[in-house]
Amino acid sequence: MKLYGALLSPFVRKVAVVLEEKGMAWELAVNSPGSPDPDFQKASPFGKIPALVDGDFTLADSTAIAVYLDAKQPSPSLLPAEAGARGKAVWFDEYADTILGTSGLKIVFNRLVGPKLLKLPASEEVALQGEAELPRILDYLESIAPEQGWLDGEFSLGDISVASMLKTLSYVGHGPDSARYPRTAAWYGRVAVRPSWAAVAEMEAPTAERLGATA
Ligand SMILES: N[C@@H](CCC(=O)N[C@@H](CS)C(=O)NCC(=O)O)C(=O)O
Repeated sequence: MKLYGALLSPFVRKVAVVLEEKGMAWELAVNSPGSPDPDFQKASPFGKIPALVDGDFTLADSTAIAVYLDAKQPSPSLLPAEAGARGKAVWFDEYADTILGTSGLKIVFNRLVGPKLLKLPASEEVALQGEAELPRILDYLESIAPEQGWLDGEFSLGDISVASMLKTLSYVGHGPDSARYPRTAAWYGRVAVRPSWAAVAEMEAPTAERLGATA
């Protein structure tokens, strides 16, 4: 299986960790958004990363890919069977991608990806706006982070998605702060010691170092 993208992206890392959790064979095709590579364009009609190629099958969008992989290889399941737990897993995935991500990526794009990686103009005003939005969003996570175990009972896609977004935010100084958000930081620590997470972190480390980004 080929995963197009770059592991600094929270969405690409999410899929990489899912693949590792499931023990599936995969390779990373390092690729930026909008790449002219025709195979990538076919897999990602709007040029976003990640995209997956599995034989003749192609799919874009991290959540769509995670759902596909969970159906293709049901064990270990990352989408719980019980109705409430499954709903919560999707909620946390959505929270990560469109609530935490919408605000947090304003900082990431304007202080890291834009200026350092893509050499694009950046807006400090937008980064500051993202920073102003984060406390309310992170306060929510702290209010529901469990003292033990996982966000929705069993380890799920929700844990992977939220932790992945936090890891990308840690590159711009907004990772889990154990002084202000102790429950979040402890939960994140439990995700980070999983072999799947550690394997992907090791693959990602050289790029992060090259950019001077530390998690
Ligand atoms: N909902 C998509 C979001 C993917 C996404 O926005 N990826 C970013 C990189 S982190 C991207 O490709 N941005 C380029 C663009 O929006 O054109 C997913 O979950 O995969």
